Amino acid sequence: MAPAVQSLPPTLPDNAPILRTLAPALRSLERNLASWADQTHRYALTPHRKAALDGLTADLHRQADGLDVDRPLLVVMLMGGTGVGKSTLLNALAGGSIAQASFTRPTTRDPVVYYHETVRPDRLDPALRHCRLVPHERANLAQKILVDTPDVDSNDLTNREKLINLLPVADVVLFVGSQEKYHDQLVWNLFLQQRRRRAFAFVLNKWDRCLHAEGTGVRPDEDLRHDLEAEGFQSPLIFRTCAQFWLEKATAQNQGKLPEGEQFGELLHWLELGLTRAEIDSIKVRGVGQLLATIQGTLEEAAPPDLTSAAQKTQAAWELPLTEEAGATAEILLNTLEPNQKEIEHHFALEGQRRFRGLMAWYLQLITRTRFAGSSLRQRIPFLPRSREPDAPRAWDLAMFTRACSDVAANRELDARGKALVNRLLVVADSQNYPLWLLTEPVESLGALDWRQRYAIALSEVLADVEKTWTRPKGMRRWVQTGLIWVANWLPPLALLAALVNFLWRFFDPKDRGYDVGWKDALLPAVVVLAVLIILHLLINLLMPLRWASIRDEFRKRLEARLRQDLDSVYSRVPGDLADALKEERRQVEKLVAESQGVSHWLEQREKSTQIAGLYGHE
Ligand SMILES: Nc1nc2c(ncn2[C@@H]2O[C@H](COP(=O)(O)OP(=O)(O)OP(=O)(O)O)[C@@H](O)[C@H]2O)c(=O)[nH]1
Ligand SMILES: [Mg+2]
Repeated sequence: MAPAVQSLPPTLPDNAPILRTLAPALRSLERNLASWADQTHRYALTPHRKAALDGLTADLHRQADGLDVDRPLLVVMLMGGTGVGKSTLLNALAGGSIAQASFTRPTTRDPVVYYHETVRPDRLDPALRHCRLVPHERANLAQKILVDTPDVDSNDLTNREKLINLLPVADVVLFVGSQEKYHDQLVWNLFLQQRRRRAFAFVLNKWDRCLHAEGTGVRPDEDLRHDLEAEGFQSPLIFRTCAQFWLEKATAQNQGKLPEGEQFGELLHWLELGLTRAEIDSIKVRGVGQLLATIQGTLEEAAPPDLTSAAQKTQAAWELPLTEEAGATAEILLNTLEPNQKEIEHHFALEGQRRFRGLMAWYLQLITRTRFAGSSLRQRIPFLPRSREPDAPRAWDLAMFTRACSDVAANRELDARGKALVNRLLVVADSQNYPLWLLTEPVESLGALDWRQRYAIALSEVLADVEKTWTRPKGMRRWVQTGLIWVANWLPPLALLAALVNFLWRFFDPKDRGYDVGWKDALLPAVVVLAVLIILHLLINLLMPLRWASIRDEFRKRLEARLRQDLDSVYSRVPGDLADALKEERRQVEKLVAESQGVSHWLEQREKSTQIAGLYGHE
């Protein structure tokens, strides 16, 4: 991810006391992070990431609350395998038996919190409030809270769970090991998981037993130091202790001699006096820095990928299947239409006749009625619902007709084709490296659209379109048609008039009064008009053909183009639109990362150099 602009958050003044002024910035980040994580994303967060982000948001909240006080509390948490002596060590540090310690395994089930009496329990983190609280009066430990925890590694998994729930509260983890258990896999793995999240100091307890192991190879403390160095801890703080001895000494049960190199005193001194206010501030600041770094890393992992180029490639690769689909669908619809060509011709004929007037119109209507006797789009088409309405509007006819055709076609083939198309598009997208888990749902939902309705509309519109072209042509054909219509409208009445005038003339001719006008003469005008109408009809059929065969190709071409356009408008945009949505989501993530980096940067500039370097591992 591109590095975000590292600007100071506006809430962070330059020279304010560091910890308190940090709280509002952390709260703002917490709010933004929480609201982002709660949104639904196209690039959905995996449950694992969502849980991680929720945990980090809770950590931000905890840190903000913990820092928004005059004297922040430092939580030192003992962590280690069962039986290493954690509870004994806390007892020794407390100078009395406050935590249950025993040889039965595991012993500690309920964490013990050892804190100064001046700290009100409601100031403690909620996770600590429910533990066994043991107040003390030792001024040197006033700002520090020592927590004994259940083991990491016994068979009782609830113990481990309790520890994992408590760990986020820890500022410093006191990693306790014993001669046989300083490097158990389970405990060590947990340490490795946590080492970037908080400060660590190490205790090698039961030092009295470690010495007996001499001669078997490397000394355990040296071995541990070596392993820690390999994990980036350049000068780790390791204390060798005999907790049992000090506890017994405190309760006057043991006056014996300590083994050489024992460092319980140093540990106590470090806890009481080494961790000064400045050190505590630094650990807190560093803890916030580590939290922010974890947040940034998690956000970067959760950021959606850039799919712009995959979307372009997919869109281009979809052209072929979409074109083929349009062609095949047009053919299927046309085949469904074909048995009804008589109805279509009828429909076209009726439309064409609208432009004729008078005798010609009357004649054409008569012919059409005879030719398509009993036929109407509504009544003749087998799958069209019957209506009792005598004269339903034309648009109704056409819409119902095309819908019925499309239904029949869909029942037969198109539904199956629709599903196959979705699969084909997804396979093609996959070959262009478009992540299918993102694309499948939107493409499938488009495949489930009411395509029958769409095909019906397309058919109806293309029919209307073709009809318009044929009944209202452009260019040369238009002039021919207009001329023909004009002639057809005027010639029959003129012919009738002329025949009548001729008849009357002959009937009343003054020079030929005795002429006998027969019935044949009386029929002549009608015969003339009929002849004219027939000739004109032939001409109309010749110049304005309304046969299915003559419009089929045109119709097919237009239907295919129209379907292609339809498929295109529905499917082609999906990969690009999704890529755009992801880009927007990516921008939101980058904004959050930038906000977090802003706080980190501000912290780095103010981090004081104190004696805490040894508590942290490096990369
Ligand atoms: N020899 C020796 N034994 C010790 C020392 N410290 C503790 N022990 C013994 O080790 C056993 C376990 O001690 P605990 O303090 O209960 O150990 P823990 O780590 O709290 O164990 P869990 O609560 O089960 O996690 C006890 O029997 C202690 O007496 C030590 O320095 N030397
Ligand atoms: Mg214990």
